[in-house]
Amino acid sequence: MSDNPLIVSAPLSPDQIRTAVAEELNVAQFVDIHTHLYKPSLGSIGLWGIDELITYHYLEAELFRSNPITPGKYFSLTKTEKADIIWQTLFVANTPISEATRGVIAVLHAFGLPTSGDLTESRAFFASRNLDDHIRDVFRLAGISEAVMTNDPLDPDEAPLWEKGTEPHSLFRPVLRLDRILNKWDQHWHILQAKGFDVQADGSGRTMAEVRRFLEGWVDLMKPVYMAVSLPDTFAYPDNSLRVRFLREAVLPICRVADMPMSLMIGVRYQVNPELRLAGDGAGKADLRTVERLCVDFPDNKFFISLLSRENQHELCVYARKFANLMPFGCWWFLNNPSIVEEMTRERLEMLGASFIPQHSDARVLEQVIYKWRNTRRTLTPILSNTYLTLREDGRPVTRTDIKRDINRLFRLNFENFIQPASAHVCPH
Ligand code: HDL
Ligand code: ZN
Repeated sequence: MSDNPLIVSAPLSPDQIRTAVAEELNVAQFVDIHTHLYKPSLGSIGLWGIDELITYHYLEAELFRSNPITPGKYFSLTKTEKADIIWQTLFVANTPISEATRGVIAVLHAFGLPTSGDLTESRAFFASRNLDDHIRDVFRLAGISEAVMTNDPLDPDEAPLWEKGTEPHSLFRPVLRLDRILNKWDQHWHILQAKGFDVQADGSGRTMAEVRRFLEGWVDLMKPVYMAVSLPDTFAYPDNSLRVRFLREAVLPICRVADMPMSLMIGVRYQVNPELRLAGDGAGKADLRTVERLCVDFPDNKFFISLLSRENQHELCVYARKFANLMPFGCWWFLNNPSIVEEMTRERLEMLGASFIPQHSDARVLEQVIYKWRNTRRTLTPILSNTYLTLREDGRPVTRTDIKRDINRLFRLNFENFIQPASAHVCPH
């Protein structure tokens, strides 16, 4: 066995395996396959800076557990006042030990900013930043090469920017998000009608063909890498709902012709506490026979699947073993905590090898990718190391080439291949 661990084909010792996993995770540039970040040409809908970081809806939910302020009173405050009360409550009067509060600390520390005291210096720092330079610095600190956006063709703030024409940006990839059509058609059908699409509230007449025409127009305009929707824990398929008709007759046919995946993020209990607004959603266990039937009924479609309930994760791995057109991804939202990421990633590696996508950041504020990806690397290093140590113990030498190849597949190639036609797939090497 060579003593030089940098000879990439040399079998590694246990300590060399641990070192190689940490090093290869650190140098690998990940694709962040689901975020709520926006390319700069989409303007002020893109959130960044310390006040946005502190008023993240995860932290708003935590505020109301540690401060008597009512949501009504809180939401009447200015952005600065909101950030001040959250900072004072969760970072000064209490220790920032939750995942979301520690994340803000990690971002401040990454920029050499004070992690205690007041926000004066931090506010001055972010105010001084040039956004384009800041984005590149943030992506470098996060170790990501690109972020996949969430773009809503019926968002009144975003849609006009696309229709006017926006500058593409090499670090951001578009996604066509369908929640307002698939989940809130009753509140949005009139917008399509006003745009000249012959659609009806009850889906009758030429509605399906016209929704398909609407979406085809946005695919041409936006060039999305996939389409996406979040779905309630009660999502049912098959059934005779308008949502399922839209999926069958408009969305999935377009995806199939374009060889574009459809991302289903299932398990939201929407607005269990409406007073908390964005922070008001909960989680529920979904019936995965919906996923099973979709994979069977649409064998030529590709499905990114992420589930919000911890209780659904093992069965998702079982279904991924049955359907190659199913790509499990991420530890979504309430699951993106080290204790659960560890459990989910270990069972996925055990059942799927390197054929899944371990994580996405779901970042809503630019700088969150710094801590969300640092946490992923920190949590995954021992998990991947132990995976290789067990393999070595069972008789197969492990090399740095193996480790580099597998990390590339997990965090880049599985995504890049899945959004491409099979003819364009790159084999892991
Ligand atoms: O629907 C989604 O894409 C979810 O990720 C929601 O945006 C959710 O509010 C969120 O930010 N989760 O992290
Ligand atoms: Zn999201």
